[in-house]
Amino acid sequence: MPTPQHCPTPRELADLELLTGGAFAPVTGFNQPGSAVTLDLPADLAGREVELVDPEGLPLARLAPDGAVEALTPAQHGPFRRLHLTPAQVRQAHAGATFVPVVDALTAAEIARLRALGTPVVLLALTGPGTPDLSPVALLRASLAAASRLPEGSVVAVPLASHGDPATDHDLGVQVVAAYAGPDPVVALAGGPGDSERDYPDDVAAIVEADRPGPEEQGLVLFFTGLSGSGKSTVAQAVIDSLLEHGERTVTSLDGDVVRRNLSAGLTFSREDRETNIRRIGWVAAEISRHGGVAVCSPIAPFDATRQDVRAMTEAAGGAFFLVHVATPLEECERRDRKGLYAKARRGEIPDFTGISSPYDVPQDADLRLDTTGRSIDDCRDEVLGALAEAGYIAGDATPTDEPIRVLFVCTANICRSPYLELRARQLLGPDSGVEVSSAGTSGFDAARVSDTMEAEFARWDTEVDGFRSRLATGDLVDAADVVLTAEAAHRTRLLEDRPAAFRKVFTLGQFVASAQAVDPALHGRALLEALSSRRVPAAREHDIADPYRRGPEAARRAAATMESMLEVVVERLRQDRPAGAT
Ligand code: ADX
Repeated sequence: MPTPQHCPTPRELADLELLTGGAFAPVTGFNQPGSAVTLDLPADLAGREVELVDPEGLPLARLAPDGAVEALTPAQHGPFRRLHLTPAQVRQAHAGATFVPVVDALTAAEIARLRALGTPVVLLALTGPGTPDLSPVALLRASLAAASRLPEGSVVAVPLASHGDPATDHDLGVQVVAAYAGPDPVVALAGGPGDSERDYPDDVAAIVEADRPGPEEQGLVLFFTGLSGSGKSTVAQAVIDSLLEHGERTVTSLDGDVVRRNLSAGLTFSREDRETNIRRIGWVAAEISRHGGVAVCSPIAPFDATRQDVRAMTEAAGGAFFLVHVATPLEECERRDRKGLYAKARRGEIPDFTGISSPYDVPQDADLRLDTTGRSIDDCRDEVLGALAEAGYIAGDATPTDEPIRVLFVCTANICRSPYLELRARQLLGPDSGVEVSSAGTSGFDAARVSDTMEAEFARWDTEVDGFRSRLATGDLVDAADVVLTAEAAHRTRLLEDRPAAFRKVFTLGQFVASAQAVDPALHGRALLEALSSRRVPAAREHDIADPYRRGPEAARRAAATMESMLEVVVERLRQDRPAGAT
């Protein structure tokens, strides 16, 4: 009995079925023009019989030494197997239909064209490797959705692999489609609008979108590699905390030391065991990425080949792989020696110690190189977050920039409360605070001066008010701001009616202050905004700053006092010119 040598993927199995189903000109061996599968077999198998098995070891086909293929069992794996019919089965079930090869989801216009034919329609979904624009499963789901919109529509999966040459692919496609259609008409939909203009019915559009997640939704393996003591785990943990604070992604940590206590318990530091350790991490991380999660890995992972395997596993699962080389030099790692391991390794008490008596392949393919020497954890974390944002994997507003933070204060008419907030905040912030303030009103006067009501309060601080003119709080002003702070909850509601998507950055002033006081007091500037975008106290009425307009000097004094105490917090927590290390 020959030893099974190759475990085909479900797609290869599907191709094999087509190959052995008598669909077109007899194909007697692999690697021939027109064959649907190419298998490169090791040279030492030449002249031997080879058996193809499914993932569970069930023999599917036998390849004779002369290249002849004998089908043993049809492939049983893969989603939508019931749609994989042979041409003979299709001829029997669908004689008299119109046959339509499809490689992309059908647009509303294309579906309308097919309806107008007035015949039953069979969509031949060409699902082979390299052929469809969508993943095979999504193409089938989209085709089923389209077929359900036709009076008599059905879908057949045709696993037609691309050979990388348009002419060959076309000729082969014509042959295959003809085998399914027999004497019935074939309608080609080719030449439709390009990707961005394709106008799908809602259910089809949802399938297409889910199949092509943007980088912010795509699974991600964030892989830190570097010497022991380089700072991998520390920076990885800071990045994880930040991702969790932002709240938009699910995160799993696969830290080197932690993994070795559970998933890889019992493994040694031999080359083989290290490779096993990293492949296990890679396997788990790739599965996490398959479901759109973020896996943050921080093992030493000293070997380039194993890191490449993890990259390949991740990409095969539809995830993105982002490699950070924590390039802290050996001398610095050894100087830190927090676990005392380098000293032991130098004394020969730990064999095969990375950097001392075991090699470390410096990555040539790192997306980011990070030397932590002399740098703060926050600084390193921010560099990683910045690189991730630049690559599109996390929202840009989660990352620090040199840009000033733009604060927009809003009240009703922009003549009492919001001008007070703007002008006093500017005074309190002083120059170079990294915070820019402005104000506007949800309704009322445009280009009006500050109201008499507030004059006396401004006088108290010698605030320059002459140049101030009111303006309307437009959606554009909300868009341009990093944070919008309103005097009352009603103002917030009003702004969100126009810009519902801005809900993460629009607060009542009182709500912002209470929320800022409820989180880690060390959070400030953009990190504070980031944290509060997902973690905030509700906007309560008691947070509102009562409108003092035309209510006399006592009301103005009370409003000013409330605003002063709130501004104190806002100014201190948002300013970006704080000395490093200050909390
Ligand atoms: S890896 O090479 O397989 O990627 P991994 O990250 O899991 O290594 O484990 C590294 C951790 O194990 C180090 O941070 C260190 O604490 C500890 N360790 C124990 N022995 C060794 C060794 N021989 N080489 C490197 N690290 C070791």
